[in-house]
Amino acid sequence: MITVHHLNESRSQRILWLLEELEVPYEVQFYFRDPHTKMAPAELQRVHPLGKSPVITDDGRAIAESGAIIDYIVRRHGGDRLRPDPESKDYDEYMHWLHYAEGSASLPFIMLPIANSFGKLATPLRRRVDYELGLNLRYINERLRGREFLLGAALTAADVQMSFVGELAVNFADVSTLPDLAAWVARFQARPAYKAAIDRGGPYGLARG
Ligand SMILES: N[C@@H](CCC(=O)N[C@@H](CS)C(=O)NCC(=O)O)C(=O)O
Repeated sequence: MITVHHLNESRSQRILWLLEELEVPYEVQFYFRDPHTKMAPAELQRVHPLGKSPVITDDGRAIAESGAIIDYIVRRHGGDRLRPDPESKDYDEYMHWLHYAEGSASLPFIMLPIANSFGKLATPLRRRVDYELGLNLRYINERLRGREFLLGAALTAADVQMSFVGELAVNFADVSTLPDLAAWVARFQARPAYKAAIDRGGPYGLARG
């Protein structure tokens, strides 16, 4: 059985959501951030040397990095659900979103609090962060125009992987000119499986509903 090593208020929430969507049984091992540093506890390094969340264990192995975890769960436990046919062009798009989330889109959100913590000293950095935020969020918004989900009418695991970026956007960026992105976040957060994952994982401040 899959164990999700779940850090509170973190990216591992989306792994719980994916497992709920797929109705795959799983166990949750809870870890809590240090209240001052917000870092994960050292015991998570005993599961995987990076000590970050998410990490899952399954079949005697630890798998880290959300995109790799999502790909693993969908391939090994998902049947043919929540992903396009691997021979289709849609699958190439699907892989783009699966990699893009952590490879590019989340970086400006990591830089934002760092830039803010330096105040005026960080003005050049803040300018660059704002530029990257705008560029990426407009790109996601454009993609969602006329689509319910990133690949079209049906939710895929790419939406699950991208959900964290969407949630950061509606909580920490100005989305007043990004209605398609905001509607997509509201749409996926209303799903029963999303809510079941929060019941299982505990409070999650990025959820709006
Ligand atoms: N790109 C990695 C990021 C992992 C990551 O930084 N996770 C954060 C939680 S959102 C974490 O573990 N933070 C606690 C820490 O760095 O100690 C992934 O998507 O899995």
